[in-house]
Amino acid sequence: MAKYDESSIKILEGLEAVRKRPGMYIGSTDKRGLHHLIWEIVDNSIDEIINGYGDSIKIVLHKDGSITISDNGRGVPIGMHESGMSTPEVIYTILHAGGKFEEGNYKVSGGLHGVGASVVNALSSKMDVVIYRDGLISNIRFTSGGKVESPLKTIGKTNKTGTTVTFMPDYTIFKNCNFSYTTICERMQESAFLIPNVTIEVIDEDSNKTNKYHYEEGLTNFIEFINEDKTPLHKVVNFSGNKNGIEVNIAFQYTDTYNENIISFVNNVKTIDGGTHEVGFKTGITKAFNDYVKANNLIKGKDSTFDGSDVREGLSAVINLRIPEASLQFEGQTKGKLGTPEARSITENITYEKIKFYLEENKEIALNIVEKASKSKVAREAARKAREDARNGKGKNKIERNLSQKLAPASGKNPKINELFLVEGDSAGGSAKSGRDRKFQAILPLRGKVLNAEKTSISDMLKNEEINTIIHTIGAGIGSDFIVEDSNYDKVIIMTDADVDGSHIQILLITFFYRFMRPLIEAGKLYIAKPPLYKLDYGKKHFYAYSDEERFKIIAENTGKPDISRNKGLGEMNPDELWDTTMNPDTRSLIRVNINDVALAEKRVNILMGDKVEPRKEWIEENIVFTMEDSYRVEG
Ligand code: 1YM
Repeated sequence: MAKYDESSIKILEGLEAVRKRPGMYIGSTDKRGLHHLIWEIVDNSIDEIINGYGDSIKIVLHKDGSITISDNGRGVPIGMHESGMSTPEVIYTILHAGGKFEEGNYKVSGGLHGVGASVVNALSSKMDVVIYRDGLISNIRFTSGGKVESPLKTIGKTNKTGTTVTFMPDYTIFKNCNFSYTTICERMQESAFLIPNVTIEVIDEDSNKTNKYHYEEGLTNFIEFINEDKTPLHKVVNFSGNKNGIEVNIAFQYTDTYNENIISFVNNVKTIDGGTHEVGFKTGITKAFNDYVKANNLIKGKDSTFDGSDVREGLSAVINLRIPEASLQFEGQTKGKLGTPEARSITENITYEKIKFYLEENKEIALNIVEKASKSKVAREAARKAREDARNGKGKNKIERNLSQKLAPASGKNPKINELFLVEGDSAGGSAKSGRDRKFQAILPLRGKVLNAEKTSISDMLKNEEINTIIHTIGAGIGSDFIVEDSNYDKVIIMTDADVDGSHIQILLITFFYRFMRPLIEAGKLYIAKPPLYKLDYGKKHFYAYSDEERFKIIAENTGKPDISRNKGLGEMNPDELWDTTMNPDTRSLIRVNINDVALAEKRVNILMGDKVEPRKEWIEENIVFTMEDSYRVEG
């Protein structure tokens, strides 16, 4: 008995450690961390299903902020554990108590995942587990971060099997967060693509929304979804193969766009930073095309080989590997990169063989793609030449004459601190020029609408004056030649009015940077300026509010009745005001543009900027909240 007490103290200490430093276990205690709790529980269901037990998962968001996740697998084992506790008690209270996964089984354990259900329990104010197994319904309940409220007991009989977990996140830890139906749906849809024939249902009891995902053709359906708003050049190609217990499944399709979109997974966990499997795929596909071109004598001249980037223009691909736990290796700070060395050669060989065969069998499609790659090669070489010319001073005069008319450069030349403001229109440009700190802030006013990069090829983009000016001002190239280290600026800041037109220009510029200077975004150097929405005057004292919430707060904190003016356009602000509110690094607030999720960012940019009107309308209605001030906020 004494021993049991001792170990139960240890358990509580373990769970207490999680509550003290949640970030160490789930990354953060913001929205992302909150959702991590769901993925942790759902991953147990997914493991069960990919190992062959069960075929459905259901997630219910309750009105009170709790959530229920259930599956129809075998049910968590209910026997006694050697420690004297029931197996469910062990699973939900002991850190890292994974299953006894048999050798050869695949386990979802990439990246930050796999910290275990006990971590979810530690960070929940309530947890309720119902198990359907061995003809019995069993229940165990926890409270206050993992204390047993009611030990495992039989509560009924059943002929079904499965596990149902309900938990209430501890909202004293996850402050000001709530579950996002959209985020959960997006993630579950992705899982449904990766596990053909599984059914995943998501229900939001508050809004009465529900979604059900079920795909019979896995990655083929995934690519169809990704390319839904684009024009494909052929039917989706889906191939697989395996070696040494590593299973490779890949689907791809070319479209008439100019960008590449490759997403990869290992054991159903996304590898955000790629890794050996992606490298293998890229090498394999490049080799297959180059060999095909050579064998059929399609390109003449001495440099007749394609670069990888030529072959990937317009390519969407999804790569999914299943690797036995013993060979799994992840790298990088976020563990989002596959390190397993043999995954590279295995993926490369399978890709090469399958694509080579496909090209030989589908001559017309092959020639189409080769032609597209050739155009990319020509454009790439032209862009490189233009870049070299710019470096060597050729054509520099014209561009510089142009630039000198527009750009107000910073007087200092330090690229580590300099900032470039892209400003909508000449009048705002004027205020910004007078208001700035010229030592390190440069102003580039843009006239008229920016070209839509989603609908324009790189060579046409290069012909546009506005775009050219941006490229030359930043000075780090474009497309595959873009070198972020060469940027003349540490921050590129988009500064537009807080209205619909301003939002449109923002989206066009973000699209441009996303397509042609993505490393700038990845390096965290692209920002959106946040001009204030209101000015509140209390006699001599005045305040600026950047949101309605802030406006109310200021009113609550001050006495008297303020004179409130709704903000004018940037051009109507006086230079001092613009400096104080929007440009001064000590007082301004900037929004950093980040790519959380490349696949979704792709799809969003596509929906927002592509040809088809209907999906755009739908998406805007569902996801962009036009607030009172007409500024927009992208959810999720
Ligand atoms: C809603 C969450 O956790 N399902 C689930 C979990 C397990 C099993 C089945 C399972 C696994 C195994 C054998 C095994 C887990 N079992 C364990 C442990 N859904 C959910 N469904 N029998 C049942 O892996 O061998 C951990 S998770 F540790 F008991 F094996």
